[in-house]
Amino acid sequence: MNGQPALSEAGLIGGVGFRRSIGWIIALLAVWLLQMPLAHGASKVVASTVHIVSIQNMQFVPAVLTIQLGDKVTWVNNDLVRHTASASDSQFDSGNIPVGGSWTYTAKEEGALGYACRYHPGMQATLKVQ
Ligand SMILES: [Cu+2]
Repeated sequence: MNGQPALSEAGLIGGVGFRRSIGWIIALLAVWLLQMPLAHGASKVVASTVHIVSIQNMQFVPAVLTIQLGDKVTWVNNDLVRHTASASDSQFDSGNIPVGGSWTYTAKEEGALGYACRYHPGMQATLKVQ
């Protein structure tokens, strides 16, 4: 008795409701997808810090620098001769940093990494990435 109207009623409401739900889900997905790149880019800018290592008197100053993953390190050559900042495991290598020049590296892996100058092997320092 009640089965017939109930079925058609349920079918009608179910059909419209279903289409509305799908519409909302698509709309929400579109908003979410549009906001993703913006949010990602914004968080990247905020998280990145630039650290300076001064090269002076045949030394890296500071000799030990601790940074966060994604941070940048800029080596500035304040010395009288050219130098390099070359990681012992080849993870990074500045190449020549001329007098008055600089070179920037963005930390991509965690861990403590020793580096040295190719021209002056006695110039050694450590970059710790957390
Ligand atoms: Cu050097």
